[in-house]
Amino acid sequence: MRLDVVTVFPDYLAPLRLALPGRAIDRGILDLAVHDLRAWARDVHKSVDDTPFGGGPGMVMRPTVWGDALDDLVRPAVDESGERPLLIVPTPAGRPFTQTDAHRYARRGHLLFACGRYEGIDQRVIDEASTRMDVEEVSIGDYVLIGGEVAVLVIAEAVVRLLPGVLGNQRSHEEDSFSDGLLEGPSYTRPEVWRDRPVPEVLRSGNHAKIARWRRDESLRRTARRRPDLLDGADLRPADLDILDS
Ligand code: 6GU
Repeated sequence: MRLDVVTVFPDYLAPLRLALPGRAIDRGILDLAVHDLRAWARDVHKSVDDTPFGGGPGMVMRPTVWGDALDDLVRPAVDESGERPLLIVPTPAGRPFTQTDAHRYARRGHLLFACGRYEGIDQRVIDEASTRMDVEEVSIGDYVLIGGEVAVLVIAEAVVRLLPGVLGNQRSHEEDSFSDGLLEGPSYTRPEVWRDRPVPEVLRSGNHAKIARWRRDESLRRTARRRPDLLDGADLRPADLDILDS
C-alpha cells in the first residue's frame, strides 16, 4: 500500500515510522511518504491560508496550494493497478470513521491523507478532487482537535494493522472488539492469583467450549453496559439473548 500524508507539520507524523507501521515499512508492505504542504506555497512567506469569504473567525486553507499538491501526488489519476487513489480528509465535520472503514481502506492500493488546520480546507479542493479520485471526509469522534494530524495517526494505525503480514496472527483480527459487532471482554495472564484476585476459574478449566461461551457472555455483558447502541447491529444468537436478560 502507498500512503501519502500532506500536512504543515510533517514532524507530527513521525510516530508512523515506529512500532507497527514502522515494521510494515521495513518489510515493504507499506510505502509511506509525508509531505510538507508549504512546498507548494507560492509566496515568499509560504502562506497556505487566507481569511474566509463571508467573514467569521479563523483562516481557511487556500485551494491554489492544495490543488497543486494533489496534482503532483496523484499523477497519473489512476495507479498502475488501474485503481483510483482514495483521498481521506480528516475533519470533525466528517462521517464517523469505523472499523468497517478501516477494513475497506486496507483493501486500497493508494491512500492520500490531506490534513487541514485552522477552519479547514476550501471546499472546492474536495469537490474538484472528487472528479478524479475517491474522496471521504471522516471524523474520529465527537470532539475537536486542532488539526487532522492526530486523526491520521489513528486512522493509519487502524488500517496498517489489517494489512496482510503486519500482525503475526491473522486470527487476532477476528477477535478484535467490533469485528463481531461487540466489545471484547477481559483478558488475564499469570500469576493465577495476584493481590488476592484469582483469574476466573473457567479460564483455567481447559474446557474450550465452556471458555468460548464465557467469553461471549462477558463480551455481551460489557457491550450492554458500555455501548448498548452496538447491540442493535450485532448478530445475536438465541443463547445470547438469555445473557442480556439476566
Ligand atoms: Cl478527523 N479532525 C479534527 N481536526 N478534529 C477532529 C477530527 C478530525 N475528528 C474529531 N475531531
